[in-house]
Amino acid sequence: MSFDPDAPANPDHLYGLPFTPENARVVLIPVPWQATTSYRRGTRGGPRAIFEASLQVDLHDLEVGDAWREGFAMLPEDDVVRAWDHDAEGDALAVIAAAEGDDAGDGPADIVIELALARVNALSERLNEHVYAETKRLFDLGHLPGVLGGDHSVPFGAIRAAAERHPGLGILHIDAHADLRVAYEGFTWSHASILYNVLTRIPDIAAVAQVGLRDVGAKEVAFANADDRVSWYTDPQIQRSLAEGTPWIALVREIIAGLPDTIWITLDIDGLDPALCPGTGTPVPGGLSWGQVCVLLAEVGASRRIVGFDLNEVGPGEWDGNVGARLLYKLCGHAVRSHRGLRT
Ligand SMILES: [Mn+2]
Repeated sequence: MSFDPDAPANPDHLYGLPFTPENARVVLIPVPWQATTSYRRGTRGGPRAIFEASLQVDLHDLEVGDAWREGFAMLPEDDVVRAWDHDAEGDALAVIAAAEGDDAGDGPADIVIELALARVNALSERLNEHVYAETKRLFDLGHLPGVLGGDHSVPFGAIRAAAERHPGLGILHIDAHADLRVAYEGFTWSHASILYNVLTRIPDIAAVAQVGLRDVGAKEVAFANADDRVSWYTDPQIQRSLAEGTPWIALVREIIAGLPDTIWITLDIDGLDPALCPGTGTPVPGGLSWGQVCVLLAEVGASRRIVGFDLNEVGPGEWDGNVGARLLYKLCGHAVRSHRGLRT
């Protein structure tokens, strides 16, 4: 291969790498979907922002080395997904406005809203089937799949495909929110319900470790307490432990100890400090620093098998894309390295 990793990037390929989705080990599925976004919109532009920023990332990484040599590539954005997102958006905005307007009743307007809600839920189900089929196809071809949202409702189908292939799958979930709500604002497939849907609809999920939580509802606390597969490492708990002198690496090892060998990582970028994701959908003060999330991902990669991952809620801005591209590079690299000597 005549590829020079230190030369300026080829702007047609993710990170400027000499790979295509056919020959790359890690294949990313961009999903420009934000229909159920409840606060700030724009995460449908996340995959594009990440792709553009990826061209500025130096290939040799001080943690994952030259893992890129196994190949990272992104599929093109699917026009069908764009069309579904466009179709769902108007209906979703009407549902959200009605939910916030508090004018509940049985009048004709409520029937209009119910129909709009049904259309959004139906499009979400089509999206889930699409992401499931794409992820299954990549698994069948021997690739390691990664999903790029969009809002955090996006990876449901991918996690379903991963759990089918790897019964007893564990999930590392990094997020400011627990995402354990039942049908938030009426949307069955809300970004705020992704882990509820994973835990209640997908068989054979062995354990879920939720890290960085700092904005949760009382019903989510009750749900987590009642399901012994769910472990919480909230931001206040983490900050308290660090303040009392516990090293971050000790907390990281405690988080990982509760997870099985085979792992899916679902990462909402709002789990990080909002300085790292200013354009995300629902930013919350606090969260993991860049260094903390890097150590966590490195330790997971060193001690578990990462069979796939998703990265969601990256905003469309240049800095959001920059952080997202670098986080994605770590995810790809650690995922590849976690399989050294193994094939899924
Ligand atoms: Mn989330």
